[in-house]
Amino acid sequence: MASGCCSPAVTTLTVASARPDSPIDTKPAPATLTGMVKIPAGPFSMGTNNALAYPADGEGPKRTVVLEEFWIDEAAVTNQAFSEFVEASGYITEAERIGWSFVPAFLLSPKDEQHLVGTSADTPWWVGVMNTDWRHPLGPSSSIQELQSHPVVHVSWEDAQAFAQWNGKRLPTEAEWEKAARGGRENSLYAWGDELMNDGDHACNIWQGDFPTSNSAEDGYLGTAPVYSFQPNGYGLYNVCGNVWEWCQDSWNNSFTDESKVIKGGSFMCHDSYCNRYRLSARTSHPKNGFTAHIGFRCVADTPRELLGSL
Ligand SMILES: [Ca+2]
Ligand SMILES: [Ca+2]
Repeated sequence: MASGCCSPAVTTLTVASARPDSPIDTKPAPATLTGMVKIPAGPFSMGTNNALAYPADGEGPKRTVVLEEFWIDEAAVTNQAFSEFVEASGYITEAERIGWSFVPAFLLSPKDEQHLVGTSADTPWWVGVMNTDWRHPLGPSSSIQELQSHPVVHVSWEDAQAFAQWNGKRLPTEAEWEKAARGGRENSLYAWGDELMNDGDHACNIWQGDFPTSNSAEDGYLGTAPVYSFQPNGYGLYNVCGNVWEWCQDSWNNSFTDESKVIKGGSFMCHDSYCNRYRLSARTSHPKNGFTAHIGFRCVADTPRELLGSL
């Protein structure tokens, strides 16, 4: 993993699985373009030469990338959408099979402290908690009952792949994600411009206050926000910056054998003082079988002979 990120180091804790493997034989469902927007074919300027970039992450140099037309979800996949997938397919996520996941320590209910597995050595603001998964995102006593419109979390890259495949879609490449996230703003730091505040208003869900000791939640959210919060970008995408990191198709090292995948966009755990990765060009990696409380995803579809009937 890239150094200095706000994600937990998932390799520092291991708990043997006591559960059977999930059935992963997904079946195709009719795809739909509802909730998706079309990104036009053509070149765009990817990456940055800005001094705020992290050189070790490979954000630069700024370069021209040419893409075909594609469609992308306006917003990250919600708990409601993931519930429908699970109900129809019987899919069991990797976190459910392994039996624990990471929760931001400041969001853990005191009643769940008895279920602690341990703390991430490099990022102690994350704690491992038994029976934490997408249905119980903040520990076993939590639920998604009030979070139906929030992004699904504690999903691995493989889980995201399964959801996408089931829906006749796929994960975006990093280039597709960044082109869509820019919304036509090829030289901007953020989806709305170069200033973190947008005309004096918070424009995304990150961390305000002192990281990692106090989160003032001036943007309105301590944890995740509903996926349609804040203003959309120029292409109509919501929360590309902040809220949850989003899985991309690409391997971190451009290798088919690389077990780490690119994630983009930053999350509610990002703070300027520690992880200024809620910028459009920012990138980091996460093990493809890893999952946490602040990584979700959105899907793309190629233009779509098979989808035209739904337009
Ligand atoms: Ca926040
Ligand atoms: Ca995001």
